Amino acid sequence: MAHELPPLPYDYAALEPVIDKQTMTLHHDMHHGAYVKNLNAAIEKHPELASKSAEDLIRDLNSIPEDIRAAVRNNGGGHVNHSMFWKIMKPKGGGDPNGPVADAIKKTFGSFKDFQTKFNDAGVKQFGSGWVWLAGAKGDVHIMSTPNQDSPISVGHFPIFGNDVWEHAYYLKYNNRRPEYLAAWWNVINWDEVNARYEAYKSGKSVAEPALAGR
Ligand code: MN3
Repeated sequence: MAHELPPLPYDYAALEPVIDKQTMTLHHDMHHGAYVKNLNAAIEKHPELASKSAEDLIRDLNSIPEDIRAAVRNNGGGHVNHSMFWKIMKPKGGGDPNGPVADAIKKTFGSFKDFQTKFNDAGVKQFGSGWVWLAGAKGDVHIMSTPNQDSPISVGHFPIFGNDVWEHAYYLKYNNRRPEYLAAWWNVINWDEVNARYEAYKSGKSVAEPALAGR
């Protein structure tokens, strides 16, 4: 079964004015679309991997045959990261976090404001393309950033949510002003989905995606 591009769970213009329609269209259809296409092309060379989920493929990259390892890392990671990204945003999202993830943020970072400042700072400092994450490990949560399409899953951490700081995610509207994008992005975060992922993490799922597949 080939990997498939999941449909955007809302209209391309639904996250305006935070993320513009053209950015969403290109980002979902072309960028995420290309990750899926290129992942499938890589797996075709190794049919024994065809039954594995994208999450399983990137969980242990050393087990992936060397001739497709970089392709799986970049495109499998891109597929998993973006499949999360569309779902952890929604129109009229944002506001203060609620539920168990709000408690975890407060416990670890003192306040939501302090957490936001640290998260945004990590996003600004990620050199070049990459992601900034709230990730889980050993029962706790922490901020981390990854280059390119690398996933926390590949180092055994649980991606609770992440923001895409590739230029393709914001350049049309924000140009070179990544800090402005990072600050505005909180207005579209979907705390219900973030809580669902956090609870999957806390309930001992090794990594979120298989447990949340199809949500
Ligand atoms: Mn992207």
